[in-house]
Amino acid sequence: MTIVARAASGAISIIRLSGVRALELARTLSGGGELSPRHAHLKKLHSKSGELLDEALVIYFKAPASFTGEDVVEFHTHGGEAASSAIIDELLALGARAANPGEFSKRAVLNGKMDLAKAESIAAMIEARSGLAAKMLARTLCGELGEFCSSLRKELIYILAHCEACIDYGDDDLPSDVLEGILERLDASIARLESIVSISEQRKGLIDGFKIAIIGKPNVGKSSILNALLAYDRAIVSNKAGTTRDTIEESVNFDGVLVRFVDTAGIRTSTDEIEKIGIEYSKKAANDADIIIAVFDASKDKSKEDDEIIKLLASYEKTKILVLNKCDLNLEFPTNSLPTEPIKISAKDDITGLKKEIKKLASFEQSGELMLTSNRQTKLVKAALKELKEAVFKLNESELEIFAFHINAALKNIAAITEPAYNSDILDAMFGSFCLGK
Ligand SMILES: Nc1nc2c(ncn2[C@@H]2O[C@H](COP(=O)(O)OP(=O)(O)OP(=O)(O)O)[C@@H](O)[C@H]2O)c(=O)[nH]1
Ligand SMILES: [Mg+2]
Repeated sequence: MTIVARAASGAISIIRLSGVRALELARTLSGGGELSPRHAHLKKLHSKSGELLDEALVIYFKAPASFTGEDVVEFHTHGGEAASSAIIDELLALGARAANPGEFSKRAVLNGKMDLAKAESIAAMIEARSGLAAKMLARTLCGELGEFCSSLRKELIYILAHCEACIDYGDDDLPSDVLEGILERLDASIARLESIVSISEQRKGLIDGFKIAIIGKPNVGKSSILNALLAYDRAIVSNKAGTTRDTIEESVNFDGVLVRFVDTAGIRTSTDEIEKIGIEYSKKAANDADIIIAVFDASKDKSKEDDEIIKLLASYEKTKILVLNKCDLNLEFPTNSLPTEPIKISAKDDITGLKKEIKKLASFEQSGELMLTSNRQTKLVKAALKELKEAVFKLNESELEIFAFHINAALKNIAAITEPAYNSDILDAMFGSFCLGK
């Protein structure tokens, strides 16, 4: 079936047509002249009834040298949804079908034009909200993840082949260093996969934006810190404890990375109903955050409320930054009573130390390591890791057949990262989240 959708709309709209009838429909619409592949033809487009619809650049990509691997025609029309809608309507009347979201990419994957990981990067690229995220995705788009998966598969197949040989030889004839060699190679693969998973989880925020919650007891300067981080007065600041009642969220582009800061109501035992709700929101914000900034007041001795914050912090297994604020005043707070060394700042004068730490912890600097860009990929890598660890266990027990079974299972998981599972439900669910025309 030949499908059609608008792929872009602005000063110029791009309409994409893909399928066996693409060339025929395009020629009908553009008056029947020749359309040589990969040439831009300036054509007048007419409706069946002879009405002039638009003048457009028409480019024909002959199968299989096209985005989808099928015959594709692109119409670059004069902008505006209305104008391009008339052309799409005409193509529909001629027998094309409106494409579903992601259907072009799905066809590209099914026709072997790109692997699944690449298709996912395309979807994420559209959503990417920072320059650094786009750079990371471009690496997957260029096939880096696909290359890694295929080298890992080669490695696992090599290990399997050696294992089969060992099974055939039987225990007695085994060269003693063969199993050790396998183990060493397997350990290296496991270490690499673990590093990819941990870096991907740490840097997940690069794609969706990092969420950083600022928590602490009332009046320690949380809202002042938010304002200093945003470089404008977003939240109300006052010396009255309990000023912030509701969570305040604001996004900033922090050195090319999207960061969402959440200022929260000071946490304390309160009888005030509204404040109590606010405090619940504060705890929820901390729970939802990728990173927690816990603030303490340098100019005051440690209180019970600070102890509560320290206790609360210990219950979260996530990246935490301890901050001692108001360091422009006399130091009264016993810093050695905190679980880790705090960063000393003054929201009034200087928060450089905090900014530096945020950049460091969020791994803003590009590292050479690959990054997984979807939950689907992460799930598959984790499943493969589980199988590989199971395999090591079995190898140590010299259960070679079960070892081979786990290596095979790991291989299947790794393959599924880039190869479409021929299960249309999974594919539809995945590509359904794409936007039209992709
Ligand atoms: N000297 C000094 N005062 C500060 C600093 N940071 C904040 N303050 C003052 O501390 C008081 C409380 O600041 P806020 O930012 O409202 O504190 P908060 O933690 O948001 O308070 P709640 O919203 O009530 O939980 C205000 O009077 C600020 O001007 C600082 O670094 N130095
Ligand atoms: Mg506040």
